[in-house]
Amino acid sequence: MSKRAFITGITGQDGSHLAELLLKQGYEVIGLMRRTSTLTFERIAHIQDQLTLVRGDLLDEASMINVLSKYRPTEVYNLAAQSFVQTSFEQSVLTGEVTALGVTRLLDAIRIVDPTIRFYQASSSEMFGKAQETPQSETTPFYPRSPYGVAKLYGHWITINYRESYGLHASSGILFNHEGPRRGLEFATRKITDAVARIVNGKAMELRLGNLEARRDWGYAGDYVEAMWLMLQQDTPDDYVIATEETHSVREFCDVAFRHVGLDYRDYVVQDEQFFRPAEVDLLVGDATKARTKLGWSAQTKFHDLVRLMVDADLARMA
Ligand code: NAP
Ligand code: F7E
Repeated sequence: MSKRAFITGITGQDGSHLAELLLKQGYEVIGLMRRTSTLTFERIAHIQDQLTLVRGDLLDEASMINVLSKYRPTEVYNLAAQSFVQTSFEQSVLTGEVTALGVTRLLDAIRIVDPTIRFYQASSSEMFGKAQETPQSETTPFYPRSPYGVAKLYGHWITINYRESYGLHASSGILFNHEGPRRGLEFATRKITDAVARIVNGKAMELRLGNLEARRDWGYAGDYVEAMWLMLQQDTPDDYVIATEETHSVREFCDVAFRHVGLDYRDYVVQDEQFFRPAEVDLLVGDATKARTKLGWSAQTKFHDLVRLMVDADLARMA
């Protein structure tokens, strides 16, 4: 029997990489798209003819019940979310509705339609927030620092709760930041590499950023979607930290990105209060030992290569 996967958030960064991976594995891929006034196909345009795209929304449980009933997937990957931390401070209730309660709606839809469906939840290192230990592993206590982090923590625990209460094959990937050329332009890494390309091309003179001292464990999205898939191939559902195990500051990211094109970031980067957050996550770095030993997964793309590949992609895009 051919494997059939349903991906929420297929138009997002991770959704597009995961769809590519599953198509290569021979899956039939169904993707959930919400109704928007303009199409958001940019990241999946190159594979669109191989996908089945269906309308629905994490805010609307009936739409998910209908899609699951019609297509009967064997695996569901819940990647949809209001995923931008800064916006979660401005739209905290919406973030809770989508990023937290959206998970329960989808889990309930699975229970109603077919409890044998395997489920992946996109949990986040933002749940560690004000990190209680370093590095962070599956056993590190959570301390979220934004409405987004709080919403993700709810999604994480409801996934565990439904696994324990109803025996669902539900796994949660606690993924640290992962980036790439398809990253949204508002996130720090892509904002930097896009600005580098614009400056090189004479389209910008400066780059305005917030906190340059924040440290993150940045990996490549293409590597991370493999871990999602591996989690659903295990006999037993579980939770895994997915990370490179390296940490670097936003300042270091700027330094490497500008140096890659022969420039000094200090000549272009301006700090701007509007990009600081009401509460910051200062330092994240993951311990991915469990993923390495149980899934056989490890990050292939490390920090310097990631920065360079993102700068090169933005330069090529603007050429
Ligand atoms: P992304 O690029 O922001 O994509 C988010 C996706 O969710 C988009 O397809 C978006 O659709 C969709 N979406 C938003 N609200 C929705 C709703 N109400 N109903 C249905 N779909 C909705 O995010 P990403 O970077 O790919 O991340 C994927 C998932 O992993 C997210 O849950 C994110 O929170 C989580 N995560 C990401 C990282 C990371 O570093 N990238 C790390 C840990 C966890 P539109 O195209 O219509 O906006
Ligand atoms: O910020 C600092 C900012 O928005 C990274 C999401 O995918 O990863 C992502 O969340 C750091 C923060 O990502 C600017 O204060 C400085 O400390 O790129 P970001 P994030 O908040 O880490 C996690 C794992 C997720 O789950 C999320 O969905 O960079 N920073 N100056 C800035 N950040 C932005 N966006 N813009 C600036 O100008």
